[in-house]
Amino acid sequence: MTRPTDLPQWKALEAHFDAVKDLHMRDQFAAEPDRFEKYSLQLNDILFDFSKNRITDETMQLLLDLARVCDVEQWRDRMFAGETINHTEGRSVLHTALRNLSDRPMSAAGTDVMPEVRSELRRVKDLAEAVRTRQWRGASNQPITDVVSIGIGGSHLGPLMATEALRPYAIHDLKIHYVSNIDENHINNTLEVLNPETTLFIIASKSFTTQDTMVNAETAKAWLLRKIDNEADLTRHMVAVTANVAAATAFGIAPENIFKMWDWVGGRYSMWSAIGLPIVISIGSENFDALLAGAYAADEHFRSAPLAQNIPVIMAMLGIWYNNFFGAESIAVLPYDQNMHRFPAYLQQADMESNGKCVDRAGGAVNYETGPILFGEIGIASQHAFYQLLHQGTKLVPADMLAPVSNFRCIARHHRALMSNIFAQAEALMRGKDEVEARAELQKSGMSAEAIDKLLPYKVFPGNRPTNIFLFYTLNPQTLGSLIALYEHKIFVQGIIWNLNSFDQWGVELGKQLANHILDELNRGTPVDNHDASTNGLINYYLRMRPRRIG
Ligand code: G6Q
Repeated sequence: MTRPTDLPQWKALEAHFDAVKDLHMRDQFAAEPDRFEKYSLQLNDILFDFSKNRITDETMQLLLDLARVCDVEQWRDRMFAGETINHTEGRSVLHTALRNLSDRPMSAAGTDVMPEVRSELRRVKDLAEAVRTRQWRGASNQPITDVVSIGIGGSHLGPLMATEALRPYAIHDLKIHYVSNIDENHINNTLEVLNPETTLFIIASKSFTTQDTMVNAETAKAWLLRKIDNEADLTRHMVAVTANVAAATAFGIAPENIFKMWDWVGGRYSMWSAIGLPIVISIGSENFDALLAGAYAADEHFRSAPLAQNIPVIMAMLGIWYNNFFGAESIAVLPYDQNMHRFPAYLQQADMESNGKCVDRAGGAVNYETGPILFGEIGIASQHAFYQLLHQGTKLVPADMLAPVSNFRCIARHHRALMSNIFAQAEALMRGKDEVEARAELQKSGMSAEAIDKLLPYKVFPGNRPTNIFLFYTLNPQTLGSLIALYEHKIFVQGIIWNLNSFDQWGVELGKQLANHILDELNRGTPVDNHDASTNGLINYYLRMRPRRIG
């Protein structure tokens, strides 16, 4: 199989990079007044402006040639057709079936999954509505006031991100809490203010073997049993979402309280499944349907838009341009919306777990860069923190900035100031500030010529730092669904270009095995000598220092 770097289209991009790498976007904008119209696209209420990128028409042409020759469209169709494209785990990749609002069947291994998807969604909504309308009662016949979702990674980040993002749509008299960390502080801090009689736990684990989740679930069960005498009554306080029904049953979850997942949904792509139960409880069935509809709209766009107008394809190819030709090692995701504060963390897993790989689909080591380091935070807060490096650091950090044109409870004074920041930052990152501008600014402040000469180098900003801007009307469920799905498909396209399987995660599995092995040793409590000197030293130090009362 030809490596992407050996393709003539890749070589053409290398040659083109040498020709355009010194172009400054400031000059490009001056020469092309229609750059915004030319390099922006719209999907429903989402505007995607990619004009502040270090691209020319030829760059886009060459990047799309690369996408074409790497068979992006064919791979996309194979994914939607349910082919076993996750070849290392022998699985289809069908998270798109979870939001397939059409009548089209979608098959995994020859079986249409849609009937099961719909019936499971119905069950999820029924439970959610029963909790929301106070019909679901705890063991002492009280309604539920608090839902605690116990899960980690893909069984946690999506629901957490979405319930935070959609706070304005949340039901008021119900609180949703999340416990992911095996560190007892997490569950202790959460449970200390809750009442077992009015708490419902969701144990969310596809495998139902993940140590963190299982230990927290046991603690939750013990906490419930302090107040609830009869173990049979736990059915009123514990439900599970899993692909491992046998393990959930063995744990004591009643069969009618087990919601199914399938092996063709990867954890980090699973918030559309029953893993999204906390979201449905929080925002209700109709809003969850809108979230699915938003994702479906993005799926349809990805399936049908020509490559040159296909938002996830463009997002992906711009990422390839910086990652593989400019040598950029990271990307920043910067929402200008407080409720999106977990969006970067969510994307960090989606992207880095999918494309953080160094072996290609043929089992060979790659000789090119793959997935970037994705980081991010709320844009406004980051301006007062790490934007310094974005503006004047030695590294090129392409950034995505996202903002709503309006807010649910919009206060014009706040919102206008917020928007002025995103526009100003993106402009400054693009334009920079040259010596002439910096000098004029200092002269205006009345500084002496000598002082100006000393300070000037520090006041110059190189600019030419790329940003993509996503503006959407308001962060409603539909828009959030679309945004997430656009990113999912971007990640997919990049995986195809890099010839990776984006849907396995052996690195995560390794962590799970290692910890279990060392846990056995900690439980035994006798000194160890079977690791390297450092690991032996640390384990033995811990065993010596561990206070006896913890055990
Ligand atoms: C996601 C990963 C990983 C997984 C967690 C939790 O794609 O596989 O983050 O979701 O390790 O796994 P369980 O859901 O099996 O507990």
